[in-house]
Amino acid sequence: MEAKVISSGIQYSSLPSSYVRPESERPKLSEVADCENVPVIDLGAGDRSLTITQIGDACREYGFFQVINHGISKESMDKLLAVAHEFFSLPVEEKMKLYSDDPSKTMRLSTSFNIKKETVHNWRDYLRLHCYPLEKYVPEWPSVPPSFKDIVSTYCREVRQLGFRLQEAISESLGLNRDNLKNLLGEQGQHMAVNFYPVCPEPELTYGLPAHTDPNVLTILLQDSRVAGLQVLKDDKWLAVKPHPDAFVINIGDQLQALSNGKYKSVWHRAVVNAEKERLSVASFLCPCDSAVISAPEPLTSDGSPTIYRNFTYAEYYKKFWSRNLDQEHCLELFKN
Ligand SMILES: O=C(O)CCC(=O)C(=O)O
Repeated sequence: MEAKVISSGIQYSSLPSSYVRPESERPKLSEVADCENVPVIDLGAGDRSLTITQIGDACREYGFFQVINHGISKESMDKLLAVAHEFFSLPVEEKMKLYSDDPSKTMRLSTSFNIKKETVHNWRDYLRLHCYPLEKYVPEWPSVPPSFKDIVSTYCREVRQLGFRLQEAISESLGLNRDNLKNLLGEQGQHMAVNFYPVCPEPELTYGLPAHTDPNVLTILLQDSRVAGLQVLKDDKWLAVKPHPDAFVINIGDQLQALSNGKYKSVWHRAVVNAEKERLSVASFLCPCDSAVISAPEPLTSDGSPTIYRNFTYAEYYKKFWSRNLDQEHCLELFKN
């Protein structure tokens, strides 16, 4: 099979034209400020009600935050990044055995975002895995590197527990019972995108991932602590999120925006690329079960606030999300009352 991925060992001296964005859509990197006050929430601080308040404030104001003392060991985080790196360093022929551009596949290596739908490509390769239940999906995961399945399954179990702890705190921060949100979401799916952004000859002209919001409930992002690349939109300005070596970045997804009746923001974010260094990030997505009906619980609408979104199932939402290009309008706009 022809090498469609960009992590192919080829050194590019200029950006291939299919990756070049029109002038008005470029990242304007010199205008992006560092996000100095990104909330860093200490989950081990002991004062649960303070943590819940901090999480609620961050979800309302930013739609994202970082967590430290989150219960996932440094060893587990480091091993995951190392094995992901090893995977993307494999010979391109080995990687291409896993290549697909069909978004319905439960395990695939792919490139850009939705290569068949988009007009301009993105400087990213990614390995996309379904991760829950593990017994169902691990057998189809890459068997090279040989330690991949073990390391990634351990990480997936840990990150799922962290996600549930955060959902409980978010539920309480909305004035709901601890289990309320989790109960609405049913048996949650879990997916992972291992993103690899090779060195890019002209980072000013393209993206690793253009601006998007995540279609799921909550995203837990582990980023390479040596290379920045994640940017978030706050008050109409793009801000660079400096990697914190021990933290995860938590993004509120579209389903939480809908369930909170618009009180919490599903944040616009993007990944930019780098002329000197490659970058890795690993996004873990918790998703409602396909049949979960997404509808803001009564306490969030009983104060007279109009219900912003119509009821929909997650299956309906997800299909709509993947039928579009990534950087169109917010997909939730299509579900407004
Ligand atoms: O690489 C990053 O920092 C962002 C990744 C991301 O937004 C995604 O995988 O959806």
